[in-house]
Amino acid sequence: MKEYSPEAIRNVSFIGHGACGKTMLTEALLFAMKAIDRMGSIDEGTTHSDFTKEEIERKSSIATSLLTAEYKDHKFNLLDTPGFSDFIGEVKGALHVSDFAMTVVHGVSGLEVVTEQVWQFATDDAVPRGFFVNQMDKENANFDAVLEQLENTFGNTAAIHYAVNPGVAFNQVIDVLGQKLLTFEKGGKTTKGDVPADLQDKAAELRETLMERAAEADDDLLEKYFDAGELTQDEILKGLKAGIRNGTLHPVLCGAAVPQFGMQELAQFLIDYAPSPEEMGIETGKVPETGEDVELKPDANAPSAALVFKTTTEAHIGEMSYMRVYSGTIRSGDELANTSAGGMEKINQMYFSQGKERKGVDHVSAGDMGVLVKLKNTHTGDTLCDPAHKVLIEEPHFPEPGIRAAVIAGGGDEDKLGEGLQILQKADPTFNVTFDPELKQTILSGQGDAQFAVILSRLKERFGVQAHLVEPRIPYRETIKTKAEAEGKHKKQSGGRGQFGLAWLRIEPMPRGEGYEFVDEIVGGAIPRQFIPAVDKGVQETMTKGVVAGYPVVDVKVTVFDGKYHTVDSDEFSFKMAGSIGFKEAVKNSKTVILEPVYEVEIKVPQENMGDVMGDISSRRGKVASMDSEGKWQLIKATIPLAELYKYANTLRSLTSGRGMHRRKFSHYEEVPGDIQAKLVEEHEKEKAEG
Ligand SMILES: Nc1nc2c(ncn2[C@@H]2O[C@H](COP(=O)(O)OP(=O)(O)OP(=O)(O)O)[C@@H](O)[C@H]2O)c(=O)[nH]1
Ligand SMILES: [Mg+2]
Repeated sequence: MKEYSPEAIRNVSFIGHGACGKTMLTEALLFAMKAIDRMGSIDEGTTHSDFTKEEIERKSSIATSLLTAEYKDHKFNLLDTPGFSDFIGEVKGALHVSDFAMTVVHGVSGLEVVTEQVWQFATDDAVPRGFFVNQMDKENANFDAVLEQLENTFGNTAAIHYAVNPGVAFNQVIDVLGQKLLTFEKGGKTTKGDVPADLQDKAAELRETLMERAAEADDDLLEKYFDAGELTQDEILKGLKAGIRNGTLHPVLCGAAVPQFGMQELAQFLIDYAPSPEEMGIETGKVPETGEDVELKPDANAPSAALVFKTTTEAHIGEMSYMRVYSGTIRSGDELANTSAGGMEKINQMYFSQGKERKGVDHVSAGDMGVLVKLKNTHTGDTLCDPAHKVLIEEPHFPEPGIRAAVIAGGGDEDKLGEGLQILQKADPTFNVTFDPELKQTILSGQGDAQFAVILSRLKERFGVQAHLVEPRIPYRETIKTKAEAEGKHKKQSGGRGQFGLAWLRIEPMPRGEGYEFVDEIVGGAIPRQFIPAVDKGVQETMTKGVVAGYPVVDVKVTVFDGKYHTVDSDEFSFKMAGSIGFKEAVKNSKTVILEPVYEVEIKVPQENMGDVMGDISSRRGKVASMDSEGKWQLIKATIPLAELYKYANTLRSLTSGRGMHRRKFSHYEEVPGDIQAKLVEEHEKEKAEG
């Protein structure tokens, strides 16, 4: 293995809408760079990137793959990301460690929902970015239309290549900078010729745009351009590079991954224009204790620091931690500090990754990426570093889970289910698993149905657990609306010593969220002091079990104000029973209501979908609190009962062609409507009857 200095490394993510061809493009690029000797295909499930069972079945990427190539004295780390919304968290992790984001656009469909979303992620993360318009060989491919769309939506585009004959006969592009016609042949060969007469105006016009945009990237160049009306080839190159590095200029390339047209050119573009770790410069980390800034230089001899941006778990291997080294050199045998989780990690085997395949290495140096295995306690987002120079590198921010479901293990294999989910969760920070002791259900929260389907498939495949999903139970509450009193009497006479306790209780509603209060108003020893806590205990135990529908009773003040006892028969147990019976009776004498959790929901949708989304909110018993427009988006804040939010993310996506997003958090408890209360009480009666 050659040594690559940070100037010679390119860390590039491929991002974009599902099925635009990211996986095929990385495959074709690897093949063009001779990093693989056989070009795989999606249909046959043989690409280096989509190698898991689920990816092969779905013919679509689920996770980011790290692919590696060495080409023309450069080292490439290519990150092929998924384009399906449920797996978009993977894009965030990949962008976080990339120095360039190649946004792949479908040559027929053009801009799609996820294209805009991931572009925004790259912009937010300040990752230099450009476009590759793929599938130029498809019928109805239209480069002009896509280019115009990109310019209108994102601005500052500059065509590097121009597709001459998009469509099934596609084989030619104009190299705008060189003003040459490139003809692609099967087998990856490109021949260079002159631009035909009828395209010379077009070619010149595109070069003019390129020059203008290059000039705008640099003040000196702009001055020169104004004065002379012209830049030299070298100046254009310099301007292009600067504009791309600053994220102000968006180069547009094109080609076709499957017939492998434009791959050498894409590789050369990445060498010439994609910023290297050296050009991206210093990454700022923080001293863990003080929060002071630390400069991480992309220098192989500096103290080492790396970020784990992705974790997978594989049978026979265990956990694999994908890292980018920001500074220094990480060697096998090193003892590194994990400044995020605490503790030390011993580095054993290390690898370069080719999707499923790996190549052992003994070190990974600044700017490069690699895979560590069998770390003890290191997870996605953690920093590993020289223990003498502790630093924390900012971790990627993953999307919050938007949908929930309860997982039920077939055959009652709850232990295996829990273990499997825990392992899968380590590899995917975009879903959570919790056991809810109140609902007695394992709750999965994540990004969408497709993600859940993959989780279920892996549970079966790897852990032998057949599991299915159901709607989670709702943590309803019971409470009272009126003051009431009742006598609670426990009396038992069976042979020897009897049992006797009697307590009079008064219950009163308390404000929402106040919980429970117990007041002792016993005077003159109607109940002996030592038994009063037993009354309280009896009340509380009954409260947790519920009275009318089996849900915990809340927001009640309970006063014990009178009672009776027997010198021989009374004991703690009898008064506990008296408290319990008295409480149940008092609740029956009061007006009871069932409360449901209501969530505060923030919804972001395109303006044009407002009507549908608002209608849907009201059909879910939601109340809109505010609406604000933000460009072409509407932000709606509403409160919606949890019982109406099951699979809301899916509904929102289908109402908005995938654009809508929402966030939720618990707000408060509110009375359920009468019909729902009646239904819940009836269900409870039925359950009780069935035992
Ligand atoms: N004709 C033609 N087909 C292509 C081209 N690129 C990709 N395809 C096909 O388009 C389909 C989707 O390609 P993928 O590479 O899986 O697309 P992707 O962007 O990785 O999709 P996700 O992983 O789902 O986000 C596959 O059937 C590919 O064979 C191309 O340039 N020309
Ligand atoms: Mg893919």
